[in-house]
Amino acid sequence: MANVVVVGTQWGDEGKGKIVDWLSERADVIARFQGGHNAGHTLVIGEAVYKLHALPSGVVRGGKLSVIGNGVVLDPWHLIKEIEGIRSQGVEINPENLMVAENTPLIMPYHGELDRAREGQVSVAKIGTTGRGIGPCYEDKVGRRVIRVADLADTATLELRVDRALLHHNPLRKGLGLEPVDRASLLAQLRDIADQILPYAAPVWKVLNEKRRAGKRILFEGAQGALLDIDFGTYPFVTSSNVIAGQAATGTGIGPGAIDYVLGITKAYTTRVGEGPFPTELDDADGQQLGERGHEFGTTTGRKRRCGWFDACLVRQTCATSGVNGISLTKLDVLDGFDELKICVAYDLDGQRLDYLPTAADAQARVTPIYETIEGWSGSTAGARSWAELPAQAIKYVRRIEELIECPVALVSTSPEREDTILVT
Ligand code: 2SA
Ligand code: MG
Repeated sequence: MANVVVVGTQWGDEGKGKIVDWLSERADVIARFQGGHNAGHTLVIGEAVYKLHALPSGVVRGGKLSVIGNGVVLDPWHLIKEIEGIRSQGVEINPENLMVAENTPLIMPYHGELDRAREGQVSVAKIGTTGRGIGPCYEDKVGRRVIRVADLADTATLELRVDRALLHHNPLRKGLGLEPVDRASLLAQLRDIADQILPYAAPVWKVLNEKRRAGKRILFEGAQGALLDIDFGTYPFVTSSNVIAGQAATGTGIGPGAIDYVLGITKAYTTRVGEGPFPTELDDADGQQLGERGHEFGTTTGRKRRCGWFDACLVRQTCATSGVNGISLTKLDVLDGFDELKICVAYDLDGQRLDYLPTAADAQARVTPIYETIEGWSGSTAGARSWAELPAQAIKYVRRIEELIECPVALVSTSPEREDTILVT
């Protein structure tokens, strides 16, 4: 398989980090194409645990090129700190193995402040963001007032960009009770960070196209999940970027024809952090058990994740919008020991059966899941590396999911260890 896109098919935290790491061994280039340091990918390699937010997962593997594409929003101060942290774990990071697209929008301190100030207002519907300034930065990108990586290289351009941004932000801040931005101090901070970021700046679109022509394999690493997509997610309880697979092309500057395979990462049950609809959410002991056994806490913010049964209706939908060719089913072992398991196969909306999640917010909040009950298994799936090691009922559960989502299961992951993966052929 040449170029693969990895996307989450639920609300994020499907276990993409492990699969990306597993695939990155077979890739030459690993590219991030959306999101920012709101992402949290945990990689377990032997004794070492790496927690990555802005950096592509490829950085921890030697001999790979990692790129941050233009579809990402980048906090330059965070990036430098993250690089230093990963370096202190013995990983080498330099402009030879890490490149940042010159046209990448930069997250400024005022983006984070705006994000948190808005979330703190009780009068408006809270989104439950990570507070990292992701949404406000994307707003500025589309509003044509963002500062991009290339702008850091020229003082006059930088001043112009800052003035344009502050024309918008200062009145907005006043309305929220925030002090105006100190222009001189912001410019000084930017000049300071410019020297550290610019060595990584590169025309990523060009590099990727050349790599492709040279037969190199590119792995596109998605963050968050398709239900957080700005267009196809549970709007407005979404992140501010396109998360679905098509974004891999626009978020890096390579044509859609470069994508050979879309791998969806799907957790064997469902979780979500932040506010918003979640039809199969469980408030009972089963939900608590899923959370505890699955260690469902955010990598970035440490927030407790909401947990519920597998929703085949939603995953069928996200596999369609991302054109998923096959899924990797993760965290199957968390379901070990349940007497019975439920799978949502459709929704009931005011007595009507629906096979997809409606778009209207009120309908999304009102749908109730129609469940199919499946007998659980008493044996353990944890650490299984072949189909033969799985209890018969667990195989039945996987096969039923495959049928319902209308997409083949390509991989099954049975622990955070990269070797504990079943390749389904
Ligand atoms: P934002 O900050 O504007 O992107 O928040 C908007 C919504 O997107 C959700 N979101 C996420 N959901 C799951 N995982 C994410 N990343 C971290 C992780 C989360 C963490 O991988 O563990 O550590 O808390 C992520 N990033 C954004 C967010 O909850 C809002 O619903
Ligand atoms: Mg995560």
